[in-house]
Amino acid sequence: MRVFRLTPILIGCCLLAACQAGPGSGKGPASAVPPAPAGTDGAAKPVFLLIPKEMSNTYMRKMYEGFVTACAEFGAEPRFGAVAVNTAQAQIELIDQAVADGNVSAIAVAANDADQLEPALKAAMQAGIQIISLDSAVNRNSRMVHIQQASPEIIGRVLIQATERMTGGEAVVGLISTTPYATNQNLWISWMLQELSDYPEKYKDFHLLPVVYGDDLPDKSKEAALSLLAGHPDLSAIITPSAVSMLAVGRVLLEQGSDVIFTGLGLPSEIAPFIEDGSCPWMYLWNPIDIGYLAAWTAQALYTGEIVGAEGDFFTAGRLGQRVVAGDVDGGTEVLLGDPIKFDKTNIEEWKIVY
Ligand code: RAM
Repeated sequence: MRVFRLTPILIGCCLLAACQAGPGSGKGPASAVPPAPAGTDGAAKPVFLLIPKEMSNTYMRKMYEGFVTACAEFGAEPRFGAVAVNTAQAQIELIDQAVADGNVSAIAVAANDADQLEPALKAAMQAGIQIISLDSAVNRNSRMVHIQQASPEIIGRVLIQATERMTGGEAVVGLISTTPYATNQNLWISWMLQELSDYPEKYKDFHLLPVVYGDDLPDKSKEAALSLLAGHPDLSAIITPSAVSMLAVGRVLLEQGSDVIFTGLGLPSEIAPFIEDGSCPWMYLWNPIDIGYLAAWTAQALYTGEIVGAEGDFFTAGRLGQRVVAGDVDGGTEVLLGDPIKFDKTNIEEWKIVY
């Protein structure tokens, strides 16, 4: 397994660089993308399906916004999978349906489980459907390429580093994840634990509680936050790498009049009030609209045969410019969006209107 280490200083530099880019500083003008003539010859447009973890998740809907924009640019028909519950089974049913219908050309899936989708996705690939994962990866045998939002190592380490700074280091910290099977959250949590074990002296008074699960659902996340507060009167902070739980946690802390602080990965449009009132001193995310946009362009490059998803392949992803397919630590391949962005009082006004 190729795991590379980044020092805290290097991580700080990456984030600083990311922060210097404002919301309007995309890598290229949208006008650089010539509209594709697809559909003008009367032929049906290829159908590109995005299967979310669950369809009411606001973060997943933001990804779909970018997916729709890209599909309009190159001339595909976008669809959003109606996943009612965030389980692998619900996603398998949609994949099987797409294969049976025979009218889907590409599927981008945010996996609820890394391995369980394998038989369905392999059958889809055999049927000629281009398969990529985004946000939360399927294993390397089940995809052609994964769309990686940002380095999992940076995400995991920076959430612990941030909480240490926010609390002064002497802290009892709760951790609310999504489901126990989510590839992305589990990977980030493994890097959080790595950060703690790499610097035992720095974190000697930093007590991270066992992970609890909010299942990426508002009510379950609310219950998780309430039980952390009830079970740990000395709680100092909550970390949550889930956009859904971030909002639920912010609301619980406000309702309870708690002075516990929180951080994690949230949507600026939803977390702005909590950054403004200081209960979330700062948080991180990347642009979920760009993730969906990049995924659709990657699927298009596979569909046209411009790439096969092998390491070293490259293509132009519309306004995001040239992208290279790189090796992933799991032995498969990935296309990286970039670095996470830090959101705090200095930039939240600017970003809350973007996503
Ligand atoms: C959640 C999803 C997604 C994650 C974001 C930050 O809504 O679980 O996987 O990337 O939050």
